[in-house]
Amino acid sequence: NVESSIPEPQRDAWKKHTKKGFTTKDEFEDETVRHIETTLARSLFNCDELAAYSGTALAFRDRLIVEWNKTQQRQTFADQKRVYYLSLEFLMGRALDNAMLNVGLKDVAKDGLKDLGFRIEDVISQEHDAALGNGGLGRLAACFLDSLATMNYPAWGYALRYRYGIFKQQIIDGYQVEIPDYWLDFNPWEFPRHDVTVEIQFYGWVRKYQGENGKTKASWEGGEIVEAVAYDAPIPGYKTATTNNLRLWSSKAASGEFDFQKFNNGEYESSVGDQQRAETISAVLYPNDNLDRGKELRLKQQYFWCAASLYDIVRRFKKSEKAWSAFPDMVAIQLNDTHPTLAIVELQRILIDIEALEWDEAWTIVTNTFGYTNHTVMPEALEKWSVPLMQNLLPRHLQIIYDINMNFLQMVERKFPKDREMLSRVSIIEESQPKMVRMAYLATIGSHKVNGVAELHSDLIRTTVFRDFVSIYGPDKFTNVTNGITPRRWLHQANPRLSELIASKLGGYEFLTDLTLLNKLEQFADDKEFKKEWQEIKYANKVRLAQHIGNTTGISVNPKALFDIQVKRIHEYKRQQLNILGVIHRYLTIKAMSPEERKKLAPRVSIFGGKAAPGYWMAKTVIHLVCSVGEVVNHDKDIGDLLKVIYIEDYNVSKAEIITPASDISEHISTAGTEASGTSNMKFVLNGGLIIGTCDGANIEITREIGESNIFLFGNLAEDVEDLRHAHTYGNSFTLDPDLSRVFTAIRSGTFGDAARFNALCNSIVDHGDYYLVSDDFSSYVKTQELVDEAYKDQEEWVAKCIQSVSRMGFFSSDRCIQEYADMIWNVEPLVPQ
Ligand code: IMP
Ligand code: B1N
Repeated sequence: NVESSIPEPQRDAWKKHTKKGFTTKDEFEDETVRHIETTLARSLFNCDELAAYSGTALAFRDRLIVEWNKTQQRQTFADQKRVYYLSLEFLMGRALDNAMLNVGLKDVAKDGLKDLGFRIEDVISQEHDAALGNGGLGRLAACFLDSLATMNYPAWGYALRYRYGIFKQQIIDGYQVEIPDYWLDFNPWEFPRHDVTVEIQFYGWVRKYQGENGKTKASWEGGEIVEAVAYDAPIPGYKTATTNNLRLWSSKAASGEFDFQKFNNGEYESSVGDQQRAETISAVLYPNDNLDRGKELRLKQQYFWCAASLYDIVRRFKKSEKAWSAFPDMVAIQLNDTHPTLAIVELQRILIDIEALEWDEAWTIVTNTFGYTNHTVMPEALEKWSVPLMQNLLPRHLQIIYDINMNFLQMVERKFPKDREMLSRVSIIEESQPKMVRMAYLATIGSHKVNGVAELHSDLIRTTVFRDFVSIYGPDKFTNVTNGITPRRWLHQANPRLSELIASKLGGYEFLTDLTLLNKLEQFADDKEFKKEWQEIKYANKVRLAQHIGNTTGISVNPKALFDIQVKRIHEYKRQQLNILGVIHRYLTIKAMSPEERKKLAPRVSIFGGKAAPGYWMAKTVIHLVCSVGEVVNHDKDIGDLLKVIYIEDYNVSKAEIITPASDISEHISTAGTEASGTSNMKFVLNGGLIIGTCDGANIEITREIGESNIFLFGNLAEDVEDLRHAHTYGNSFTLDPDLSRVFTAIRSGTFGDAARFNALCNSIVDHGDYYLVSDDFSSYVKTQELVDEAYKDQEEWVAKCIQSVSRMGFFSSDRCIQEYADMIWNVEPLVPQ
């Protein structure tokens, strides 16, 4: 029962004019020039690089949208199960380079642009990153979209169309300054769908009434309405015609008569105010990573997005005219962390209040539809919403949550009749002042599978946050899907020369869709010629990063030095403070050496990058310390090239594509048990860098895959963290490692500027419990860094380690990840275009 809007006799005329999209250089130039001259109204006489980018992007967009249309039609006709990935963050980065590579026309575009007078690199670098995310969680969602399309799964992403993405970071006098990221000036990749709108309700009250056969029914009434408008972005798969959809919702005032009336009555300000209040919902991405602040606007965002997405999903399902019981056979919804948990409640509300299903029947459908991915065990990141806040904003949803909780607790009571404490421990409602809704519990109860994102993390959630739930539901409900990364962006696009070298040895680019094929590289780990080419590529990537550093900071770094990189969100648990304290130790050690001793040292560049949440004062202090140390070290004549300390401003996806291929060693040094997975660790190793890290997150599985001799592990284990913390708080006086003590003395004596600015940072480690165990891991960190220095001196051996590591990284493709989700959680099949 799939209908077409064009009657049968006219379809041939229609089809005759359907465009296929360019394939040759000539056609590409044709399309690009047409867009520059007509869509953009520019010409031969005023076409700058930005206009060249715009024209090229529009030409590729046209090509993608042709495939997008066909893919959506194919998926509609095929009438099979689709996956919906609900994520408040999609950290997409740039789209043009990715589109060119995925459709296989980058060389065509390169030659075409050259004909027209442009260098493809300059054109590509004009694009503004789509930065709708904070860090790993958002980038994971973006990698998943790439894998889903590449593997031909019928899949949609749903998110918000923030007007402002993650802020741009400037470093001014060594301090972070935030600049708003208005990215929509020109965005050729989105298609507004003014015909796809949903009315979203807030506030109001619940009316109870007698339904048919005397049952009490509920209806949510009154309050206010905001309109959601869909914007679609095409997601091309690599070397496949499948082009999936990312649908972003934008908020605007409902065009009701109410506003009009106000306007007519001369209440201009108030009618404009309503409009602005509505638009505020999708205005800005919250800039917190691993932190929950419980703000009302954030709850509004979450409901707005969940309700619009579910309306869309339900509408699409209804077109199939299947029975409601078939819903979970047609729809799998994955919750990226607890942010979309309200979708569970909203679907239950639609089924019982609007579609008039019985509670139990509806609840079976709901739980079979949803899967929930947990990304953190850190208490400050676990979402809780205050009951009064929810009562006001979403009165009907709160009632449904209470009913879900009541049914759940009754079930628990039947299972564990004597355990009163268990009931209060697992209740969705925390009996605090005010009462709170625990979203992770609600997500767990409303889903059929819960997964962690690396083995250690999945073990931890089974034994900590969800421990009781494992005994209630049994262990099978909880599973692990270790994170992965897309090799298309993170190898082929970011490191084209390495990708080409690998392809030359493996006889083609098949490894980009089957990353386990990299294992065939291992035989070349001792091949002299191959190693030389490998080293040359690494060197060229370091030169490129050195140029970026020179251009942006004015500091010249020696590309022959060991590049030691830590780029990620600034967070105490990620321990950039451990890194910079280690750098200070290195500096003091070099200062104390004789010139002869110094000659034996391997020069090092310590590179930091990452944003601090605007309200996270301690993280900002860490940035300031790094910059202050750099200020001293980089200008110290005794030091010269032996040590440079660099802060790269405004770390984002497109910078990561330059930084990642240029590392010799990268740091993944979180306190054991705090980093759920990490994904940049995978990116760095895949690009031929080694890592120094703790036994945390995916570092553990990386070690298992590449071998212990290829990674520099250090520090305490997750199982010991609790005891160590206890000892800090309750133990007898403990003595600080003398090296660390020397570092603090230097800071406190003003070696790096006004010591007062670093007091709280030093005290958090020395006096206030050292929650992240910096002092416990310092000496093993420093010793391990010395091993790195030693190992780097033997370049032959070092390069062999790198090659061997890369050859064993096949497991970490996000394709493997998506395969596991598809088989274990979603039960969906690909739809391969013929
Ligand atoms: P939706 O599922 O209604 O959002 O549709 C998404 C896209 O799928 C549409 O824009 C069409 O390209 C395609 N599509 C949906 N329904 C039909 C149909 O009945 N016939 C052909 N294509 C359809
Ligand atoms: O998710 C990544 C993991 O690789 C990281 O280890 C993990 O820290 C990250 C609330 C989060 N967990 N939780 C968040 C982000 C924003 C927010 O508002 C929590 N991010 C992670 C992918 O699995």
